[in-house]
Amino acid sequence: STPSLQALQRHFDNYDEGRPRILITGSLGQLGSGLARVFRQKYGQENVFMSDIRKPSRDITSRGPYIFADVLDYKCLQKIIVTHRIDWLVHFSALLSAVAEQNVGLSMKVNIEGTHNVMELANQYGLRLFIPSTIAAFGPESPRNPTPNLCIQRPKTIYGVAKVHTELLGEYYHHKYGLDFRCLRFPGVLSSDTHPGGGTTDYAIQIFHDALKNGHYTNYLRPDTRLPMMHIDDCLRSVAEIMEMPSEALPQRTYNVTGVSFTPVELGEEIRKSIPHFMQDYRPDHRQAIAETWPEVFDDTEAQQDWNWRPEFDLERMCQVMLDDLRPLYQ
Ligand code: AKB
Repeated sequence: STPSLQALQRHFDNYDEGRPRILITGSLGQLGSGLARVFRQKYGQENVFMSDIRKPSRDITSRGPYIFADVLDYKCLQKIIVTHRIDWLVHFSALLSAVAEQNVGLSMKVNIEGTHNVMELANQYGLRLFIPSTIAAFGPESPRNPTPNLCIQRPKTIYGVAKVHTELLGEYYHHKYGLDFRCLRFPGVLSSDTHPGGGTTDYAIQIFHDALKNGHYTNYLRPDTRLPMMHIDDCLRSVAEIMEMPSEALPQRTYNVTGVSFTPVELGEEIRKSIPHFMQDYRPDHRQAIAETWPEVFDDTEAQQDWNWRPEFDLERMCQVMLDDLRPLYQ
């Protein structure tokens, strides 16, 4: 399908004003409320629609528009896009790696069928579409240190399989229909005011809470499991930056982005600089097998070259900011 004349007209109207109207699906997850804040500052509070299937807190609704959107309901999404004259769609709805493995049927629905719905609608209405991918889109056969932008991808989780499907389908829609699809592969993301829930990299957040609360953390990964991570401020800035690039200036549609790679031991040592009595022990579970198939070091030179991507948080700054943000909760 091709965008209607009306959709194209609307697209140009909005870009003249420089204030796109943006829908964020799955916005009550780890990244949505932060991205809504960034976009509302740039494009106006009333132009950014957070959405999810959950009931939001009063705090969320006080900050700007929030609407119900079930990504499995094509008509519901279509109605929102038309009624609110959406220009950009950021599709965050997904089950993360560890929880998806426990719910393969549901994750095929949400992570694959949901993506089909948003991709088809974005194409039909001429929207700019952002969908995140992840380090989980790689597998044991990929080079793991470093993992380049383009290499073999044979993920061993349903979450990773769905993300490779998303990357390929988005690039196909771009090639065949000109869909303005943009995709960044994220590492684990560290945030202090929102929780990820169900990921394999979640330890790198929980460790800060437990260090402040108990001075102790039992890690579900082995001490030497190296994974790439980034701070949420870098992550959200990368989304804003790639979304603001003119379409014709992007040589590719899918890019690796990252911050820094570390192991649980290295993270523990950094935390100990602020909390000297902090202790960590290890009881690896099913998430260890997932982590072992993922990149250890992520190579984002193509993002750096093509649109000047630069992370601002190294391990030291990440730890300082996480501890400073979370300390008031435990005092
Ligand atoms: C997860 O652990 O599932 C996510 C991811 C790396 O995509 N944080």
